[in-house]
Amino acid sequence: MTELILHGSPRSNYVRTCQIVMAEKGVTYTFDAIMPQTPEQLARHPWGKVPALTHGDLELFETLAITRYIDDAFDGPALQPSTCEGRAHLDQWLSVYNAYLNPTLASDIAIERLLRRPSNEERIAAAIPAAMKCLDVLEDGLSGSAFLVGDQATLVDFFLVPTLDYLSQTPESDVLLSDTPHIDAWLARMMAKNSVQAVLGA
Ligand SMILES: N[C@@H](CCC(=O)N[C@@H](CS)C(=O)NCC(=O)O)C(=O)O
Repeated sequence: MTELILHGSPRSNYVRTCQIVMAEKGVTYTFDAIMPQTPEQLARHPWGKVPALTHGDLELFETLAITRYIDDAFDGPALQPSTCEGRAHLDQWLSVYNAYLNPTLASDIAIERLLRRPSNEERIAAAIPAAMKCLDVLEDGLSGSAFLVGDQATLVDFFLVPTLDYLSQTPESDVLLSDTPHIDAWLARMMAKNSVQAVLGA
């Protein structure tokens, strides 16, 4: 069998997304724990970021490419809708995640608060208004369905859950997640999944 290797650091939210997607698909892989910006990672990713994936001769970087490949190439539950409309909505939310939600909720607040020592308080404080906007959009997006794109979890839910899990552990969540019932219910649904527990529950 061709060896599948995920390269990345275990605390990265994007690496966690890949791990959860692989768990959800029931895919067996080797985890190569490696930090960003190392010579090995710079050889795999032009910007030295994590994650990257190796599958035999195939080398991939960028979480969207990696997770789409895992979903398309392996058995297990489909994590992308089958309709044009569903795929378009998935792409819309993936773009929203990468362009707006991750920079604000993950980079500026959750990772800055939980993983940086010392945390940059000015950066966190400056991000609060943008975070409120992000969470308003998300709350609205989750008001009509159990998951972001319909009633089954799709790739974008697995992009979002490591970030929302981190955010919920920050003191800032006392304000940011104080009036977000749809996000709260979605997070509880996501955290109950075996795949999510396997990665985030440890
Ligand atoms: N666009 C990339 C983003 C990956 C990313 O930002 N990874 C972070 C960890 S969550 C990283 O490697 N940060 C270290 C750095 O930028 O040097 C993807 O989708 O995979």
